[in-house]
Amino acid sequence: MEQKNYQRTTVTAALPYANGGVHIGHLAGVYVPADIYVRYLRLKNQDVIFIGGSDEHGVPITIRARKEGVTPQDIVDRYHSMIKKSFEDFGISFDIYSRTTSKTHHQLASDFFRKLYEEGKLLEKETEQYYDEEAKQFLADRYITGECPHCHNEGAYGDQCEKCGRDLSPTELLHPRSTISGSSPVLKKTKNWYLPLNEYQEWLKTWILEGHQEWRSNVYGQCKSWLDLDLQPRAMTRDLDWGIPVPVEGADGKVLYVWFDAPIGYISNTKELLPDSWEQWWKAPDTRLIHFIGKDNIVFHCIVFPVMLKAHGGYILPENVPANEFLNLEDDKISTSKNWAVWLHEYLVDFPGKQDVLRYVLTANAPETKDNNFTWKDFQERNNNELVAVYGNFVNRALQLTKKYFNGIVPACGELLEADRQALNELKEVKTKVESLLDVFKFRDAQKEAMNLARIGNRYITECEPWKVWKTDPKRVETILYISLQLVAHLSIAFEPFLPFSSAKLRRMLNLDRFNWDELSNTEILKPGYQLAEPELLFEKIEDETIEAQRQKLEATKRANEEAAYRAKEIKPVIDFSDFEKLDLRVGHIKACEKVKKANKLLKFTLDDGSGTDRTIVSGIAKFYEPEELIGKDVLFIANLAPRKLMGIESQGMILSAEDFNGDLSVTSLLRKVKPGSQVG
Ligand code: B3M
Ligand code: ZN
Repeated sequence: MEQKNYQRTTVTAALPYANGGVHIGHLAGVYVPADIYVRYLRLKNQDVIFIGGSDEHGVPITIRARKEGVTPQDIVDRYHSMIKKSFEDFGISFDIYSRTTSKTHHQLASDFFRKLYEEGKLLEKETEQYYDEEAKQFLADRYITGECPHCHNEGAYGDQCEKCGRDLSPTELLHPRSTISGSSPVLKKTKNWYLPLNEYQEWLKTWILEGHQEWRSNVYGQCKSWLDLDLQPRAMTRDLDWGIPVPVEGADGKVLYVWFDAPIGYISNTKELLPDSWEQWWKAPDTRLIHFIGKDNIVFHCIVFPVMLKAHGGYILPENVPANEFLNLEDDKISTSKNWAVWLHEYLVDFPGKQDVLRYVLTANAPETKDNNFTWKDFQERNNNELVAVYGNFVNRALQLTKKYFNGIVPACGELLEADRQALNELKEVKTKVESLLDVFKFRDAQKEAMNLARIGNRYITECEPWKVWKTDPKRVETILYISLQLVAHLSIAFEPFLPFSSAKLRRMLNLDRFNWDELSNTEILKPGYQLAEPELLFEKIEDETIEAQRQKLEATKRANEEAAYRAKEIKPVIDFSDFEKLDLRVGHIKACEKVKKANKLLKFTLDDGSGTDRTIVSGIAKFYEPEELIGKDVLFIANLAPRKLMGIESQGMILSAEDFNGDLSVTSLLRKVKPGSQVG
């Protein structure tokens, strides 16, 4: 698919914020696909560098530090090492994994900004921002809370209300408060520098909408919806004390906006890796630049960063930005704050040595075109039914039979029958099939093709039945195993980008070391007479108990979250006694109780309410009580609630019950016996 004659490829993967660990969503969205791609290019002997690192600036890091009572530097030191280790453990083969607090980065980002500033490419604008007079500092949006003007949630943030989900600006909040000192902030004038995105709008339209129609439709679509509206200048500096100081006179107390410095981190990390030749990887027109990111980062990589590069001049632009959508976990959005995630470091404790299983499942379910879902059941099934039963099983059969019949020596190929020719043809095709998909970033389908070759192998060996043929025609078995072994050798190459640990293991069993992608077109990778090493199992079955344990772990998280949300429920606004007096609460004696037909939630009560006439109340507690348990009990009810119809029955009031944090309902009762109709107050 390469239109231009590229000589080398710079691949970047989004720099994760160093304020938390890495979870399966990160891996599936960005790092596994980027790693597959890079490994593939390396196998093709192409010139490629793979650049990663931690994003160590930004407000969330300062908030976390403040909460824990440590410095932002402590936070990023802790998480940078943790993230770096997780990537290494999972075989994400960065050529460098550095950090945006490095000296090289501070220098380069500063220089970049200064050049734009000196060439008049930035707008200087004065605006009014909230200022905390006690803490003597301007407040980032996230440092301001107040009442949401829309839903009146009292804990809305300056950039967003988490209750109603609306985006806000700090000045929209009612009764704003500083989360630093608790005081009411005042508006104060401040100067910042803006990137005039609007001046580049036409250029962006031509470059993306006309020039890059081949980009994934989710990426192209997001760019188009941005470019269909009028772009606005965006502030590239912030009044904050954590970040890269703005290298301009009179800018004390200001730092570069984190989204200004972070993408420059790709360049700085390349410079740290290749101090003498880094420019070639960022400036030579025959270098291809590819950014792997998640969908929430599209605007920064397709609009803001390209405008920065263009304004600066001298840099190449991304050739493609294969962004993924999101991965959910067991049908719920992955959330760090709710701990709704599978963390890589925890996975490795529970599944030691099984990095490839997770890589495989995440690619098989990669959210390439739409959000996708990870479930432990699917994880188990893909392991047991695909990795073990197809790939592992085929490899094991081929190697064990070769060991049994030929002492692990590759046999010679005899006369070919139809089945053999078919298998060899399929083997010849796998290279172009996988290539054509990887070249256009279709990782799921590419992995499927690799697995398909293992399926073909399995079918071939099952059909040929070498264990039966051995008794009558051992020569024929030589040919069958010769072909099977070539398939195994091909699998070790075709799967390398996806399952690098298993490929390495398989190569050891085959007694092969270095290999490359082009070998896939060679139908005789293993020559007759070649001695193989001892076969081992490539994958192992995952039992139900193991999966159940993971489910329990998530269940426990869910319960803990529900309980926390319940505890955090705020007391409703204060009411007057006269409001309370409007309620007529009374004691009722349950004379009869039955299930309501065709309504599995409802119970119908007949109450003695002291008036001499029975009262009917319908209540949604059938899930929690059998009718018999309640008959004869005294309960509290609201006697003056307007009647309403439920399933055709008029309900005259409401029986009071308490809701536990998990949603369970418990009917209220009295400590002593009182007469029906007694008033409560
Ligand atoms: N740190 C956001 C994120 O982790 C941001 C990416 C920077 S890439 C230059 O989603
Ligand atoms: Zn709201």
